[in-house]
Amino acid sequence: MKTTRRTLLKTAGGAAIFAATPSILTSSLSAADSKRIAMIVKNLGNSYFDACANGAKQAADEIGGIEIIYTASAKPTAEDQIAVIDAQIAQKVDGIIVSANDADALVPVGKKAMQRGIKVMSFDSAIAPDGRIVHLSASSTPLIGAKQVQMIGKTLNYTGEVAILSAASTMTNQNAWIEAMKEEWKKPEYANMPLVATVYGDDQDDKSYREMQGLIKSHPDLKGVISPTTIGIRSGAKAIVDGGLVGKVYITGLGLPSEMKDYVLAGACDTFAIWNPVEYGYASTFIMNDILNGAATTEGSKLSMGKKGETTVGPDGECVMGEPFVFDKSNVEEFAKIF
Ligand code: RAM
Repeated sequence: MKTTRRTLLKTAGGAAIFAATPSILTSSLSAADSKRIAMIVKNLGNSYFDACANGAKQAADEIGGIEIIYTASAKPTAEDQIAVIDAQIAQKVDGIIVSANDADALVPVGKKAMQRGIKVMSFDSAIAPDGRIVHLSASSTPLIGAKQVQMIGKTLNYTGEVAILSAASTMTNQNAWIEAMKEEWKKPEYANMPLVATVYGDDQDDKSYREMQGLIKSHPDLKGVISPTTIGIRSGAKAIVDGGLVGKVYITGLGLPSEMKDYVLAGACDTFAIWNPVEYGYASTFIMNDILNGAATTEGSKLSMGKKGETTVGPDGECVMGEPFVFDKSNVEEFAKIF
């Protein structure tokens, strides 16, 4: 799953706009007849989601007649996110694309939006099927989970205690990836690499940092940490560097090259993975556009992801975008310039 810079640039297409990360983005068309799509993410201040929003803006420009409203609450909680969704329902937007802080808690507000004629889909972190039309996963859940266990296995030569530093305990995507990790962990090659703890940093830097310090303190033989969140992995890597633990404890997981570069070069992280978040927001917006135009969303239907091709709707409205990329010290600096 390694990629070359050329491949990623070809498919990324969002390098030029990536630099801009405003919290609210609208296309140049703001006429009353343009369609308004609210992209509501877990919380504000996360560069991963800023990159997704830039991709959404790129898709809106390409399609034309679409306005993107990029918004979220300050904290990644279901309660705060429901209030943000309610506000967009009141604004009578045409479509809502959500990364859910809680799969089930968001079902009633998703249903409410749909009863009012608003099309609802999730991306990144799913709303349960009753509360949305489709969900776009970045990649196959088993693949994302297995990859992270494989990466730390290789780094540790399959020996030593490993813990998981996740986001919030309610978040659909991290919980699904952790389940997939546990499946991979059953394989014999991990017999000497036990999972000793799972902790939650709530996608907040300070809490993630403290949880990482807590893991190190309560597990003196800890050798590795998997953090399936861009906030967790960067905070955990910082705790390794700050604690003088480079070479003793390694972190892997899902990170942004721009945020992980220094930690990879410092030796706190050997490899990590992620998909292109710019492309993810781009593909999600194309799918929403198809839905707004009346495309079928039953199992087996095809939905456009723009230049990224098509995705096929699976059971429960699940769609998949592509494959994650792996980064290490050989390519992290190149990609840090992009996302
Ligand atoms: C964080 C968020 C997001 C997740 C990435 C990998 O930015 O938790 O939902 O997909 O990490």
